[in-house]
Amino acid sequence: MNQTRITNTIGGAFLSLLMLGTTSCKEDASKKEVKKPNIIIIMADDLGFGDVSCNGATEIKTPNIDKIATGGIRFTNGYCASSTCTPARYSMLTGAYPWKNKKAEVLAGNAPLLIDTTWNTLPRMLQSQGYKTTVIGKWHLGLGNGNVDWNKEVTPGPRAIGFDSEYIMAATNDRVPCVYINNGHVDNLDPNDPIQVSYKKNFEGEPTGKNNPEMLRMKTTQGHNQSIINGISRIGFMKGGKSAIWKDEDMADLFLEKAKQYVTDHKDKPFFLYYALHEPHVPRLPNSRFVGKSGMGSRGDAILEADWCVGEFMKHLHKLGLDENTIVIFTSDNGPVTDDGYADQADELLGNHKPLGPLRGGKYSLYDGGTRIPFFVKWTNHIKPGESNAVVTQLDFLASFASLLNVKGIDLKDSEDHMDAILGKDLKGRQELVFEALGHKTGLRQGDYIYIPPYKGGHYISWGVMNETGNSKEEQLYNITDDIAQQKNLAETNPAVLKKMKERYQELTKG
Ligand code: NG6
Ligand code: CA
Repeated sequence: MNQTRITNTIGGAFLSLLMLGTTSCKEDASKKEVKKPNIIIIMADDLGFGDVSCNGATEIKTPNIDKIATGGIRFTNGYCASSTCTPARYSMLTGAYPWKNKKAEVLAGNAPLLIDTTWNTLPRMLQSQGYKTTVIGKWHLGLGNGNVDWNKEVTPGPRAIGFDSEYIMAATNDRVPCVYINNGHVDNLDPNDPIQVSYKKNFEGEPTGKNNPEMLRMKTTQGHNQSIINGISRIGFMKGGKSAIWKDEDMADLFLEKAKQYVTDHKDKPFFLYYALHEPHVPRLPNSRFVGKSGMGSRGDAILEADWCVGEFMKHLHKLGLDENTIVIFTSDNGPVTDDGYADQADELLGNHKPLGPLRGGKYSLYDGGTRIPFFVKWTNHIKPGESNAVVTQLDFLASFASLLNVKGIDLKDSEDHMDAILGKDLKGRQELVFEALGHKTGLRQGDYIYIPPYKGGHYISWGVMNETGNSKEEQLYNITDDIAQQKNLAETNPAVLKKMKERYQELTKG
């Protein structure tokens, strides 16, 4: 496989220039004379390794996402920290392993803010270096203190952990409240029609998917049978706030507009934009422009919509002349899933498409397809385009960007500096990664090997998702380089490696 190195002349000179200007996290940012690169993370929701054509998909074309990969580095061993959303995003923003925090699991829409507001997060570290920081799109890291009044300021939230601004959905597109939050306030809320949210009981007289299935335009297959919003029943109950309720089909266009506007407004400053796409998470309701276009039903159409958004966004960056001074990362929060609770024919219409590519598992799983995801990094004229097998993870963004900006003396938690790998200079990357799956189950990747300890529980996700959990009564050991599909358990035939991996796993996860 073709592997890359940073263009030494341009990239090296640029970096040394950067380092001249920065010494400590607390230093006054206004004194800097060097130009710091803008940083953009575009994160899809539940997009699998094999869902993009540059990673081998043949049944679906994602030319715009591919362009980030072909214009930069296509990582084949790119990881998120967990195979579900909240813990993965938590790790990306904090640099902390999610399994060390028992509260880091898929959150309800009214859950309190998960991230400690005193921590030196990725956005806070960048803020300290003079960056303007924002999050647009899916949040799902909790808001408020556990007792949010959605009619008042919703706080603490992103602005308490290092973002200057936010335009977000609170949790997921299948969870209430189905409204956007604009810097702590429900957008377009009519004070005469207050909004109420509960995850315990319904509000009197309000229809639910369970009691009023005749009102639904999409049936459910698992859960999702509570409040009906836009003809779709969701998780959780809400009432009121009619003028603020989102239209699923317009969500992608809205987030795109907000992201473009943010870049326009901040083009002359260093900025960090975390652009969190909602596709292809359920319910999959892409705009009518994309309906039927993939031939694969709404999951495929949602991927085409996400790809289009990426294309429009990248065109906008280009138009503003920001290509060379912007690092763009495209990735996903966890592996793929087809039927995740709505009867949207994601399985029936899949045809020959393989969301996992060659991997095993998927969303929720301990197998590699849970956490090994699309991971592409583009920095025009600073990164030489190519491919890399280095192990890179979202967990390492904090330490890596701190290193790029020469920020010292901050608590990096579990985050390691792998900027050289991200820039293509180091072809190995992280040596050890304790990955997580649903229920805080963990395993260890170390070099070519993956160790999964024995776990109780079923082969498939208990509520009907047809993804393998990775649970087994036996210990599992795979050589992931030789056996990417994790078909050959080496635990019995390779006791020496098993022992070493197990001991190291226990050491890393104890206490
Ligand atoms: C599950 C939901 C699933 C999805 C997931 C979170 C049911 C039956 N399933 O509980 O649809 O919302 O949570 O997805 O309710 S994530 O990408 O945000 O982690
Ligand atoms: Ca997700």
